[in-house]
This record gives sequence, structure tokens and C-alpha cells, in this order.
Amino acid sequence: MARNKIALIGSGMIGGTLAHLAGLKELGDIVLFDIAEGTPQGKALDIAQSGPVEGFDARLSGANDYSAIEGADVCIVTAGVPRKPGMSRDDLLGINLKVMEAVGAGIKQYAPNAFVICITNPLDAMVWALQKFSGLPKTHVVGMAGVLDSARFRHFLATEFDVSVEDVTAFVLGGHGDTMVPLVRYSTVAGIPLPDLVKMGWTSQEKLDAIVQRTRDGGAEIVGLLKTGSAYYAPAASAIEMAESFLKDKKRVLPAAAALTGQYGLDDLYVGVPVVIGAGGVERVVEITLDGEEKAQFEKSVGSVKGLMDACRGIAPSL
Ligand code: TXD
Repeated sequence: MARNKIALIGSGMIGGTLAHLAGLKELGDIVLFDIAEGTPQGKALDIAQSGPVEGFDARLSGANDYSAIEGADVCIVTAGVPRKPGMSRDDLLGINLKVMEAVGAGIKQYAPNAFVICITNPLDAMVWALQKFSGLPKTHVVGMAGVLDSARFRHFLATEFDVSVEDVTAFVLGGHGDTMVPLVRYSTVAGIPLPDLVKMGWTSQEKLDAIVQRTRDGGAEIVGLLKTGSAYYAPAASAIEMAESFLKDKKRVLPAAAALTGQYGLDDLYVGVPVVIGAGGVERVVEITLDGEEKAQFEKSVGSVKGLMDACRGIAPSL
């Protein structure tokens, strides 16, 4: 059986980390693409040279021409400009929308059968635009944010409870932004929901509220510390988990920015919801029942995603 082909569109901090992880996990051969000359080639060579030490077999190459992504099974898109301190995700919108137009055209021409995972911010609007620019089926264009936001939530919870991260599950819904909705009721330690853990005295409601807020601000906290860019280790690991679920038909249930076609009473919109990812791409959108407060928060988050979509339409009327 031939190896899978993974195309990484954007070879910056996340792109390079994606290539490294895809190599270590032997997910397939890897093509790094970027407009910056030398960057994808240099990273490909460097990571390929780690192969003999780590013991993985993967062909790695770098390119500045879209023809190199031809026939890719998975495309992971990080092309664009990252956030600088003080800059909101929305400030990025104008620049990155133009990038999505070029990336969409490249994927349409050379990898129309790929499963596409978009990471570029502002995420929910960029993945929506990328699906339209590329013309690929909605089942095959998805955005990565929920796995990362949930991972941040899980990390903070595991630290608070002093238990393994493996036993903490968490659910984050909504857009990838300050309005994201960490669902406390559906987040657990070994199946015990967080509200029960508060009753059991494992933590206080105040501490839990602070963790929820820290999760919402998770990206900004790292931007503030790094000063020269945004997070990349955890974002890359999160996208790889999604790619692996597709390539191995694992049918993982993961939160992702998915195209809604009537679910949650919404249409023609990408927003973070639980989905099943398998060989058919997004095989199912899981529609959970939200209580009053959760619904209000989700609607607020959807409202901010819609605002970004309107801003995109203002720039690119074809959307
Ligand atoms: O949860 C999430 N979705 C995110 C999103 C978490 C963290 C960061 N998130 C966003 O990912 C971030 O706001 C950025 O929009 C992307 C990529 O972040 P990264 O840290 O990898 O940014 P870099 O290092 O600046 O890399 C971007 C690369 C860089 O090498 C540019 O030369 C390249 O993108 N670039 C392009 N490549 C191809 N085609 C075009 N047009 C292009 N323009 C820039």
C-alpha cells in the first residue's frame, strides 16, 4: 500500500511542528509548502535528517509551487499571518482572507480529493471562506480549534485536580475566540462531571470559573508570553489528531469547526461543534441539547462568527 501524502500549506511555526509530528507518527510522506523561498525546503531537510535518529520512514520535501501538493490525502492549512501582542484574531481577517483565496485555488487544482484542516485565524471565518474558495465538499473542509481549546481546558483541570490528563475529558463549543463556550456539564474526570466534582469538594466554583476564563484566554496568554508569535506545539498536535482520525478511519468524536447544514438551527456557517471524523471526512455532526445559559453563550459566539463572515463578504463579495 502506498504511503499517504500530507501537504502542509504554510511552513511556519505550526507547519514545521506538523511536519515533525507527522514524521514521528509515520502518517505518510510530507510536503511542506510556503511562499517564503527556502523555508519549506530547509525544514523538510532538517526533519528528514531527524528520521534516522528517531527511526521513522517518511519522504519530506519543500516547495514554493502548488503542483507539489498534487494528490495529497490531507492538507493542513496554516498559511497566513499570526497574531502579534495586542492584535485580535479579527485584525488578521483582511490579510488572511486573501491568503485563503490563493490556498483554495491551489487545493482545488491539485488536491481536490483531500481532507482539508484549516488552522489559520480567525478560524471560523477562514475555514468557511476556504471551503467556498476551494469548492471542496463541506464534509472535507474542517477547522481546528476545539481540540486545542479542549486540550487547554483539560490541562488546567488536570493540574487543578492533580490527576492524569488522560482521565480528563472536556468539551468546548462555539467559535474560536473570546466567546468560546467551555461546557462544564459535559467535562469530566473519569466520567464524573465537573459540577459533581465541585459538590465533592475537589474544587470550588470560583476556581472552576477562573479555569474556564483562562481557557477562553488561552491563546492570548501564550501570545503575551512569546511576544513574537502565537502557540504552535499544542495547535499542531491537535490538528494531527484530526488528520490521524481521517487517515485511519478512527471515527474519533472531536470538537471542530464544521459546516452546519441545519444542525443547531444554523446553515451556511462554520462553528465549533462535536463531530465524528473518519474516512468520509466529517461523517456526523453531533447535536447536543444545550440548557438556557449554554444556549445563550453559544448564540453569542455564533453572533461573533457571523460578524466575521459579514466582514469577509465586505472584502470578497463572491463569498
Ligand atoms: O486554534 C487555532 N486554530 C490556532 C490558529 C492556534 C494558534 C495559531 N493559529 C493561527 O495559525 C495563527 O493565527 C496563524 O494564522 C496560523 C499559523 O500560525 P504560525 O504560528 O504557524 O504562523 P507563522 O509561523 O507565521 O507561519 C505562517 C506561514 C509563514 O511561513 C508564511 O510565509 C506563510 O504562512 N504564508 C503563506 N504560505 C502560503 N501561501 C501564502 N499566501 C502565505 N502567506 C503567508
